[in-house]
Parts: sequence; C-alpha cells; structure tokens
Amino acid sequence: MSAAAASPTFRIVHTVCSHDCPDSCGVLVTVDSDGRAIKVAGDPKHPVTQGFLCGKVAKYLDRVYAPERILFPLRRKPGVGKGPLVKGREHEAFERIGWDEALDAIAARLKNIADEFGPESILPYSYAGTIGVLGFGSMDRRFFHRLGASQLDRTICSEAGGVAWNLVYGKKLGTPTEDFRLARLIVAWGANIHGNSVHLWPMVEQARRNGARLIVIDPYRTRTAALADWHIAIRPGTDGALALGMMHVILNEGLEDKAYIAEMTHGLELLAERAREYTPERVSAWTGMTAAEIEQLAREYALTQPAAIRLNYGVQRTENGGTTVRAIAMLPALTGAWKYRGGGGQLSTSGAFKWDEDALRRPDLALASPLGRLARVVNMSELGKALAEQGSGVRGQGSEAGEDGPPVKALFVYNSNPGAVAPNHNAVKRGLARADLFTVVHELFFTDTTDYADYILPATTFLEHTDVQGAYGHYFVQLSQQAIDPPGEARSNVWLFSQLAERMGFEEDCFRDSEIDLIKAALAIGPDGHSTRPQMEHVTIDGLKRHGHIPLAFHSDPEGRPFQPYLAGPLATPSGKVEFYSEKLAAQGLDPLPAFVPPVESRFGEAAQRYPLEFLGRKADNYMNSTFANLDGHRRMEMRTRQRLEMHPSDAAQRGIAEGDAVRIWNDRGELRLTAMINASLPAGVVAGKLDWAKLSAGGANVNALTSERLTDLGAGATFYSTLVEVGKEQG
Ligand SMILES: Nc1nc2c(c(=O)[nH]1)N[C@H]1C(S)=C(S)[C@@H](COP(=O)(O)OP(=O)(O)OC[C@H]3O[C@@H](n4cnc5c(=O)[nH]c(N)nc54)[C@H](O)[C@@H]3O)O[C@H]1N2
Ligand SMILES: Nc1nc2c(c(=O)[nH]1)N[C@H]1C(S)=C(S)[C@@H](COP(=O)(O)OP(=O)(O)OC[C@H]3O[C@@H](n4cnc5c(=O)[nH]c(N)nc54)[C@H](O)[C@@H]3O)O[C@H]1N2
Ligand code: SF4
Ligand SMILES: [Mo]
Repeated sequence: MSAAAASPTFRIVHTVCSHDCPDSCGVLVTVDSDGRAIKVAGDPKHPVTQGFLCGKVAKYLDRVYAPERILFPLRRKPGVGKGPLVKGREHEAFERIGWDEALDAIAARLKNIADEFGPESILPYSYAGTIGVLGFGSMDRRFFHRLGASQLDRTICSEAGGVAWNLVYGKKLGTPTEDFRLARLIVAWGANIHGNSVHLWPMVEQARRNGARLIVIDPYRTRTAALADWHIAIRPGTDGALALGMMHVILNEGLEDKAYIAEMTHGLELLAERAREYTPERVSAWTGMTAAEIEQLAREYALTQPAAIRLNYGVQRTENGGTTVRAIAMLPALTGAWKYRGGGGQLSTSGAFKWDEDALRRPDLALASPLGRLARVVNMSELGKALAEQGSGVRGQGSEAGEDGPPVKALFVYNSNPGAVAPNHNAVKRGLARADLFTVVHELFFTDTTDYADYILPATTFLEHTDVQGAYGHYFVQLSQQAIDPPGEARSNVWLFSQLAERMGFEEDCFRDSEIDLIKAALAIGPDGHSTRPQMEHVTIDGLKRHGHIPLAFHSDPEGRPFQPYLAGPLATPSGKVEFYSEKLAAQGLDPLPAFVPPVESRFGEAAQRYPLEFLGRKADNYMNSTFANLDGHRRMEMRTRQRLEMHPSDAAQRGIAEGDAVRIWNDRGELRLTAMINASLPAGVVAGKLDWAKLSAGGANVNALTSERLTDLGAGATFYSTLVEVGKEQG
C-alpha cells in the first residue's frame, strides 16, 4: 500500500464498512487514476480494525463490481406476475427506464394511494443494509414523516436485548473492545465472535496468552466454541434459567461483591429471594447441564476477575430473550466485575453515540403531513401479518386515532431483504405477491424481495457515497468518504429520498440538504465548527477528514483514565442505580424480577408433541444475513454447511436418516428441503440450518419458512431461535 500511496496515480480514501456488524471497520480503498477501486484494506491505525478485514469484506470488490449488480431503474413489464424469478434471468421481467420517469411514476402512485386510503397505507420497510448514520435513517425518515406514512418499528434484530439492557443499566454501554485483552475470563454468551465480530478475536487471543479462559455458551459448536476452553452446548432458550442458577450459587456461597452492590445497585434482596428458587438441580433439568457444571460455572465466573461477558444478540432471538438478557446483564453487577478494567460485559456500545436524531430525522414534519400527527407504528417482525389481505392481520399500534388504520397498500423497501430475512417467509411471500400491493425496492442486486417489486431502483455501496458512522462494538466516530463514482445510475438513499420529496412537492428546505449538511445535523455542529453532542464536543468535520476515526471523549479521557462504564452513578435508570428490580416493569404489570419462562416453541411446550425438534436457522459466517449469499466466492466459503441440516446422531437414527440423505423439515408454517449432516456436538433434540436466499435454495424456501411471527417478551422483537419442527427422510 505504501507504494500505492507514494504514486500520484493512486488515491487512498478512508471509508467505513457499513454492514450490520459490531466492528464498523475503517476501510482504506485504493483508487486508480481511472477512478476504479483496486484494493480494500483494514485501516492499520484503527485500534479495533487493526489493519485487517473479515473474509466477507476482504473480497468486497467482488460485490462492488459484480456483473449482476442492478445499474438502472427498472419497471415490471406489463402482465408479468410477481413471484420468484430464476437467478440470472430476473432482467427479463423488467424494463429499463430513466430516473426521471421512475421518480415521477412512483411519486404519482404514492400520492394516489395516500389520497385514496390515507398515507398510513404506505409502509416503509428498511433495516441495516447500511448502518451509516445517513444511510440507515435520515432523509428517508424526513420523507416518510412528511408524507404521513406508517412508522416502522425496527425490532428484527436487537430490540429485546436493547430494552432489557436499558432496564438494568439505562444505556447501552459496555466494556471497551480493546480492553477484553485484559480479562482473565471471557464468557461468549450466545455470541459467535469468530464469525460475527471477528475484531474482538485478537483481544480474546491476547487475553488467553496471558492466561485467560474462554467459555462459550451456545447450542451450536461455532468456530468460536470449537476454540474455547469450555463449550457449554446449552439447550436453546434456557439461558435465563442458567443465569438465575448462577445467581443462586453466587448468593448462596457469598461470592457477590457487597460493596459494589451497596453503592451501585437497586433491589438485591428481592432478586436474592427470586434466585433462591433456581437451584442447580432445577436449572439442570431445563438447560441440559449437570448441577455440578452450573456450580462450577458460577464459581469460576464469580472468583475470576476481570471477568467479561460478551453477549451480542444471539440469546435474545428467543421468546424469553428480553428477560434472558436482563438476567445475564445483572451478573457483572452482582460480582462487581465492572470494577476491574477488562471486566464487565458488552452487549452493544451504541448507547454512547448521541447523534442528534431529531435534527436528522425531523419527526416534527409529521405535523405538516395530511395526518397532522405521528403516524401509526407497524412492527417489522410481523410483516406477514401487516401484509395480510384486507381486513385481517395486525395493522399497527400507536396511532393517536386509537384505531388500527388502513391496510398496507404500498411497501417501500430499502436497506433490507425481507423476502429472505423476515420471519414466517410464506406469510411474507403471500403478502408481497398481492396484486394490489404497490412495491418499490431500492437495492443493489436481484434479491428474494426484488422479485416482487413493481419498481426497482439501483442503490450504492459504502464506497460510492459519503456517510458518518458510530458502532455497536467500539467507541470511535468515523467518516466514510465517497471513494468512487457509483456504477451505472446507482444512487444513495439520501439522494433518492431527497429527489422523491421534490416530486411530491415537499417544499421544506431540509429536503435539499446535502450529505455534509446531514452529517453536520447528526453531529449538531456548533458555530465554532465543533459538535455540541455529549462526548463528541471535540469532533469536527475537518478532524474526521484528517483522522478518519475519532474516539468518543470518555474513551480517550484527557487524564488518561481508561473508560469503564457503570463505575459511578447516577445511571440513566429510574433509580439511578443498576436495577435488579424494576419498578418500571412492575408499573406495566410485568414481573419486576427476572424469571425463567420456557418458550412455547421449545421442547417444554405443548407443540413439541407434534414438532419435537428445536430448529436454529442461524446466520452464515461468510454472509451478512442475506447479503453476499448470491456471490459465488462467498458461497464457496460456505460450502461445508450450505444447504445442510445438521442433526444429532440420535435424532437422525430415530428417523432412519444417515449423513447425506435428502430430508424434509416442516411445521405448520412451511417446509424446507436440505441435506442431512450428522453433528454429534449439537444437543440432542436440536437441529440447525443456515440463512440463505430462498430462490437459491432447493424448493425455493429458506429457513424463515419455518420461523414464526411470535414476539419476544420485551421489545416485541423477532424469535428466530424459538422454532419447533419435525424432520423426515425424503422418499425416493
Ligand atoms: N459473518 C456474519 N457476521 C455477522 C452477521 C452475519 O449474518 N454473518 N450478522 C450481523 C448481525 S445483523 C448481527 S445482529 C450480529 C449478531 O451476532 P450474534 O449476536 O453473534 O448473533 P447470532 O449469530 O444470531 O447468534 C449468536 C449465536 O447464538 C446462538 N444461539 C441461538 N439460540 C441460542 C440460545 O438460546 N442460547 C444461546 N446461548 N445461544 C443461542 C447461535 O447458535 C449463534 O451461534 O452479527 C453481525 N455479524
Ligand atoms: N432465520 C434468521 N433470520 C434472520 C436472522 C437470523 O439470524 N436467522 N437475523 C436477523 C437479523 S439479526 C437481522 S439484523 C436481519 C437483517 O435483515 P436485513 O437488514 O434485511 O439484512 P440483509 O440481509 O443484509 O439485507 C440488507 C439489504 O440491503 C441492501 N443494501 C445494502 N446497502 C444499501 C444501501 O445503501 N441502500 C439500499 N437501498 N440498500 C442497501 C443489501 O444489498 C441487502 O440486500 O435479518 C434477520 N433475519
Ligand atoms: S463486516 Fe464487520 S468485520 Fe467485516 S469488514 Fe465489515 S465491519 Fe469489519
Ligand atoms: Mo442483526
């Protein structure tokens, strides 16, 4: 790279990987004199990126310059029905049109639909195709607020865990990623570090070189689990019981940190009374661990400091996921692990980034919409219900009118591939196939979702637009600068919604804001050029341009003190303390203390009589949810387990299934066809498959054909990992 930097014919541009990953890597893009990106590399100066990229993004130019990228606006040809298209031949269903024609036609159609059915009949659907602050939610939110479109409750990923963590600590902060290297014990609790946030791994390795142990709690033997000192293959959805069992042992044996508890926490006596119910013997019957193992884990956790728990979002994708995260989050407060640098825990660091969201998203524009108020809210994890035929299904909550509001008549998808990632795929598919539903999709590739679009608009990669970004796995603000021109007529999310606003006749100046204007709004840049947001007062646009990344203020304490969250109060909870007991939950009529309630869709539920196997439709190590799954190079890296159903030898034997057999997996919601792969490291009764594109899978269905729209106990999130199925050998 230094040779390239020295050469006048190359430029190196600082960008930020905007995929939905905790690591938010600084990415240096080398651009040649023709304006073509020729290399991507991890920023060696970024303390978390440390100069390397994950396997997915190391091959990023395969995605940027993929021959199958969508380069022009497209319109469905008259008479061509909506539904799965053959990969590589999607073009045949669409005709190329110009941007002007596309924008005019879409604006006109949205106006008609708003007039006839009310603007709430328009549903934006977006998630984390990009987690850049602008790309994720800025001009788009302004546009939909002003229009009066339904609001989307973005619950599909992290809501249960986020709500739970905030109930305990008030804010999503955690042990700095760099400090994990100082831990003596690391517990990866439903967190696939090696696959999903690989930049934590070097810290884990360094800690282990200094004698730390790594314990992984995951029903599936991930790469992380295979490398652990102790892999606990817990039964899905039973982690809450384990956390309560650990509390039982810790309190029983007096291993709690009385000083930290007295100074920093609220409700220990009540929690202790609750924890008494969770004897190791009871917890053993749920989790599949022995009572001795539960005791050993509790003792090792409480007696080793610094001890750090890496949670991430795996455990909260179960019906009881909110309470589970709440219970686990209490452990470092019980043992005082926060007091030791390198100890504590991390679910997410996102609470540290206080962007000026009101300035960026302008919810006040809803007052200028035909509704004159904020629109109703529709839960994205219930898309199937929201798109059900008129007169049925969930229509949404939160409308001031107190009614459900109109059926969804238009769906505007960007930053997401609901045709692959949303739960209850068959219900979603039925909705998307409705002839009366007007669907626009802003995308880079022909996905499971674009197959149902009336219009497809070409979108950009993070190399092709400017953005600013925080992270949910570190504490650095970063500027992502546009490195190359977008190919063809691809355009960014900001550009698209600014243009659409103009066609709709929205006259507010804010719709003409440039990317830099929006970045200034997000940072609330003051008259002296500095951000006025907490912990970002030292951040300037020039500084970002110069350095690429800037640590948040508390992370780089001027007196050199390392950042340790929850060391001193008051916290942002109602009591100002770490809350073992939550008056807030009590006021909502909910259990103020954590308790273990087995998921309905688990071996402990009634449905297990018909569907006795617990199914985990997991993420792929070499894709990003459904992103990259269409690229040959990435698919090759997934070869070993792609289109496989992994099952325990005893479950296979009971069904006469052998390695390599074609199997059918089904429940009331759908079915799936995969190839059996025997895996003795899974708990008996648990089977596992992987998220892929439906249209690239046998039978045109992916794992979400089996998952349900049931919601989590807190946060109304998706419950991908609470799914029961039966499996049989394919005949003939
Ligand atoms: N390579 C890659 N990286 C990614 C992603 C990707 O798809 N691929 N996705 C990104 C996104 S969107 C997110 S949210 C993060 C998420 O990162 P993680 O939080 O790590 O999320 P998951 O992979 O969903 O779940 C982690 C692990 O939880 C396990 N698990 C499932 N049920 C249970 C349970 O009941 N108890 C316990 N203890 N474990 C359980 C799964 O087997 C899985 O290995 O990763 C991001 N990074
Ligand atoms: N069975 C099962 N289902 C799951 C999960 C699971 O573990 N198992 N994980 C869940 C989780 S944690 C999450 S976060 C969701 C993720 O769901 P999504 O957020 O939908 O994630 P992706 O599958 O990555 O799809 C993002 C899409 O956005 C597009 N995109 C990228 N950048 C841009 C851009 O700048 N503009 C526009 N307009 N589009 C862009 C990409 O090409 C891609 O097709 O999936 C959930 N679904
Ligand atoms: S996906 Fe994650 S690990 Fe990979 S480059 Fe992007 S931020 Fe880094
Ligand atoms: Mo996610």
